[in-house]
Amino acid sequence: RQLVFSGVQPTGNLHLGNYLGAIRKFVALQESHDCIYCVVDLHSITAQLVHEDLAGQTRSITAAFLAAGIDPKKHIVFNQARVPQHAELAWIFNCVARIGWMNRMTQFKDKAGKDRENASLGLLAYPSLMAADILVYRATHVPVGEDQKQHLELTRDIAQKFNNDFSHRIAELGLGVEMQMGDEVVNGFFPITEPLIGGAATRVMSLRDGSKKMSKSDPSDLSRINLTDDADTISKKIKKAKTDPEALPGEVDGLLGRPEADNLVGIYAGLADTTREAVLKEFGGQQFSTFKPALADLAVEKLAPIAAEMRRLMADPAHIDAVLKDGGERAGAIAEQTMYSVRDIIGLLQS
Ligand code: AQP
Repeated sequence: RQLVFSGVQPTGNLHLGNYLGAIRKFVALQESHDCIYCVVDLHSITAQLVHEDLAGQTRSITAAFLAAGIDPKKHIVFNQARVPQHAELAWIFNCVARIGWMNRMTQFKDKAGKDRENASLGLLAYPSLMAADILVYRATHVPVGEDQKQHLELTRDIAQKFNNDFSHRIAELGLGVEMQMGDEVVNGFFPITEPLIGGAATRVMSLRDGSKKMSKSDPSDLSRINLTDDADTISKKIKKAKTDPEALPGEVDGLLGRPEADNLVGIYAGLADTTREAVLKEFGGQQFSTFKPALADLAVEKLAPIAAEMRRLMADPAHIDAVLKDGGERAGAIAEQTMYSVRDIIGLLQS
């Protein structure tokens, strides 16, 4: 059985990077997999503890999930804090993972900045909670943007260390499952999760600086296209996006060393669900003054219906809360089954 899990933090307005890197893939995977999609509210307090409207942000991300086309009846949509087994397994993984593994995480280094001693312990342990989010459902596949690749490698390391450290107990209790690891078939309790990072827009960059990723927390709103931006705002932001003076190249190699051009071509390809090659076949040799309006039209065409549906859903917060409650109950039942086994494997008394 293949099970997909992924999460999004309620830390601000969702942007085009979140959409192309993650949410659009969440929607596509529903056809072929059982999917669990989570608003990871416990993660959102790692970098900043006090939020003005955490509940409202949580509803807004949920509305974006639903507006983009996630079906909460066929699959599961919920917020992390409703299922305490995530935090319970994260504690166990804090004891499996090594401090050195956490110290090497580039997201921790970026977010903690220079004053590392003052970062929250939760920010350091963020990847443990992320591993718990995924493995409490024994999920096999995780769709994410490129920036989460390192965290997923750590999730695999945690699963592997747990499976190795407790291999005798897992076998004794008959809780192991066989899984393919490269050419080898191994036996373990937790799957070695596969990241799903693919397509033309796995790392969407800031519209103001081609070396920085598009991010919710960038102080410049012009750096990103929010899922809730109206048509005029989208067009204005694309018009103002930083570029170079050259025309678009005819071949992908010609984008090397041109990060802003590469980013806009990648965004077009992502939105049109095609490749950079195909976009350059159409626009190669043309100036940005021609390409940008075409990109703006495409972005509006794809994003405006989502924004409209989000607004409609946000007008009925009780409906969103009911979706999250129902999803939380179904997620909690699966998570408790896993935790019951994990407590047994470790030898924690529970009967
Ligand atoms: N720029 C991006 N390009 C492609 N994918 C992206 N993702 C985030 N930024 C990009 C993917 O979106 C999913 C949800 O991200 P998140 O909210 O959990 O955390 P994040 O990566 O920290 O997102 P932000 O927008 O950059 O937030 P802040 O500013 O708060 O740090 C993930 O799958 C992520 O890969």
